[in-house]
Amino acid sequence: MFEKILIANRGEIALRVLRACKDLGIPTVAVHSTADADAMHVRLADESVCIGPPPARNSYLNIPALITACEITGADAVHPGYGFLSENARFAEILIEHGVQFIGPKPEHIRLMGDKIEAKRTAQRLGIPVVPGSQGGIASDAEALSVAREIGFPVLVKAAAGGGGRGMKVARSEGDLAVALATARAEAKAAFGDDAVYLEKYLETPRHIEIQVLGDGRGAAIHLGERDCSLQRRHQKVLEESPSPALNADERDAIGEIVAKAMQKLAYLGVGTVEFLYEDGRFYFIEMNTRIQVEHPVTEMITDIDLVLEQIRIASGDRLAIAQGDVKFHGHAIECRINAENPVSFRPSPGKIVHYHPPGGMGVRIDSAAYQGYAIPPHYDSLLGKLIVHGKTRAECLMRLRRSIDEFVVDGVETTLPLFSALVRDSDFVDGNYHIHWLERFLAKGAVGI
Ligand code: MV4
Repeated sequence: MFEKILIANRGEIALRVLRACKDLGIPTVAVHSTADADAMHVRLADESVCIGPPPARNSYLNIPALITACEITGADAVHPGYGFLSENARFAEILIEHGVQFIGPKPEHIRLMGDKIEAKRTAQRLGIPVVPGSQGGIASDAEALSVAREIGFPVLVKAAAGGGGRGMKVARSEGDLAVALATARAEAKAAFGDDAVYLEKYLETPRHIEIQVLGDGRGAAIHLGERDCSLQRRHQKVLEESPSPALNADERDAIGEIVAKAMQKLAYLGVGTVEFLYEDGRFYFIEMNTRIQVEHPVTEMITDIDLVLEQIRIASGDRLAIAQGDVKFHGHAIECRINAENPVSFRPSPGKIVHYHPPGGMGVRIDSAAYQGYAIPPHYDSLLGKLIVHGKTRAECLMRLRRSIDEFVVDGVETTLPLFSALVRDSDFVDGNYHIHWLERFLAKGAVGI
């Protein structure tokens, strides 16, 4: 097992990783920018290193500073969390070159899944159902037209280097296609320096369902059920839940088995999330994420498996200690991502938290690095914390969620709590009746009063 783990991240995920390290008895090193000197993870870590000024490119993305922090503290492993360098294959390779273990997948798998065309090709090869579309990148407008005619309009032009909704353009007719291609290529070139694009059948109102996987890098891999992440705004997840209200046990087992088998064939190492669109009873692979995700606590609450702890154990060389038959799902969990933002305009609201009183009680978990008197810096994402609630049933979970949201006190900054207060009382949501565009339509109706 590792001697000392450096946590190359900040905020709630840095605290989350720190907690898993402490549960394993592993000393921790926190890194922070000058803006995060008073952050919770810095206070609770065994050691801390200031790695630069507030801009992420000068601190949390500053690979030489992170390597130096490992050298001066003697850390023999780095946990990247999510975001920042968590899916940067080059960072993983540099760490390994310096004799420091990267707590994450094999660099070649990070690189593979970062190229959405190769990821889709690999998924298909491994027996995972994919969205109908082009076999690889689109070389010309003529090729795009031929593929579009074959799969039928509407089609979606996607950037190979994209993901998370960046560089996507819908074409609803042949007349739209050339413009969609040119626009997607230009945006991809500008955003990623790579204008490779591919084509897919556009699904109008699917759900976003992702499967959590865990592999030991030597052929053993299991799935830990799904998370329904359809409630998104501008490609930012807002609320996630498991099990999905849309799936039955047979569908869950079937797609879970397909994904687990694929990860076994790949000899995948660590935690991963295989993303699908789900429509009319069919799953369509869109992407794979090779990091621990923000919403991982939803899975932890219904399986009682500490995903970060397992991730660390596996990275240290342990075999997978959990067999598929050991994975039992119980109850229902919902996570609300609470942001320090105006709940109507979503304008970030950094600043000092004057009063902070999180909820508690049966089945209520708060993953947050906030505390009374903490000054939320303006430099990073606006996630204030995650409210994760568990119940024996979805109805019980919803009751606890409503109570928890009402109980949650945060004064001094604006938060999106009022959004959740309205959302968890909406009949469509209560009935589990939603898809990937539902939330934006709900918000457009002005349902969130403040
Ligand atoms: C799609 C799609 C419809 N059809 N692909 C958005 C981000 C990235 N994960 C892929 N995304 C989509 N891909 C096809 N063929 C719709 C989306 C999409 C979406 C997907 C999941 C959750 C929210 C979304 C919001 C807008 C579009």
